[in-house]
Amino acid sequence: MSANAKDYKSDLKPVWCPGCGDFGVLNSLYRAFADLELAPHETVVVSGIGCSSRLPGYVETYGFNSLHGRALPIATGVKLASPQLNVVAVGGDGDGLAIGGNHFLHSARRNVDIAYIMMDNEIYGLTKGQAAPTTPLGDKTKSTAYGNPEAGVDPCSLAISFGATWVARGFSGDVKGTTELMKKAIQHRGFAFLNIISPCVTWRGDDQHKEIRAKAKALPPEHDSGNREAALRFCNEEGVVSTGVLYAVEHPTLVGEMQHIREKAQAKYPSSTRTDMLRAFAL
Ligand SMILES: Cc1ncc(C[n+]2csc(CCOP(=O)(O)OP(=O)(O)O)c2C)c(N)n1
Ligand code: SF4
Ligand SMILES: [Mg+2]
Repeated sequence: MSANAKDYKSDLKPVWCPGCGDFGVLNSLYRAFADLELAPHETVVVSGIGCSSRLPGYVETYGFNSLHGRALPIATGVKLASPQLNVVAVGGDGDGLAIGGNHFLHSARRNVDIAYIMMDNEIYGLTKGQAAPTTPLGDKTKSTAYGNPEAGVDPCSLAISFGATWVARGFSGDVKGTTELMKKAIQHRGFAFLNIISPCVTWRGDDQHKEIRAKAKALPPEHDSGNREAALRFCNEEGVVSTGVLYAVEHPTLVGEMQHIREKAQAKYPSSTRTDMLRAFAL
């Protein structure tokens, strides 16, 4: 099968504000799917709620625009029920780090075989500009008129600490670079987390784009992505937004482990009914 980026475009026209970083993320996703020649009927894009979470509607694959903060448990269910599918979870920084933070932790530590793309604009875009967990300390927003009293978190450091086996950072203004990162994330066996800085021109201003472009810097080629300490250092550099694969290791995945359990249970109860299988899991 030979695929073209436009094959993955749905009939829905994005309603994002002109200049929103999420356009770049969507274009990268079309290209990544095309380059990997993913069959649309074997691909599912799952999101929560937010501007960024509208994305599945714009992609001609299966999609699920679910509940705020719930992209990851739903994506996990889809993958466990149908391991042959390519499952990509997407959403915002608020969706994944505030209301959905708990699911981020457990999806990473379980090493679920999915790619999770976070469109990080350091704000709640859809609900009109409140501070999010990634909003930097001191920044003025609609909910922090005197400056944000809370320190922002770095999603990549969290992902590594939670046990994600593949972690990268991209910038929506670099469609080519982000496409390559998406392809690697989808091909990784286990939980792959890709944080894409994706400016919100409406609530963070035009300057956010310029600022990130000025700070974005590709990781040095000699960076050893198997080195956890080095990865964490690059996550937290002052004044620099390092892009590229920060961390990549191989560990047993949830789908693989569940398959072993299923095989053991089937060996124990060869002519198993559903009840037998449930008993086998409990023994
Ligand atoms: C349970 C629940 N709580 C709150 C909301 C309101 N809400 C919708 S989107 C959103 C935040 C969106 O921010 P983010 O996930 O960063 O996405 P963005 O719009 O910035 O892309 C909130 C608080 C909701 N829809 N459901
Ligand atoms: S409000 Fe911000 S995040 Fe939402 S579509 Fe507009 S620019 Fe994008
Ligand atoms: Mg956001």
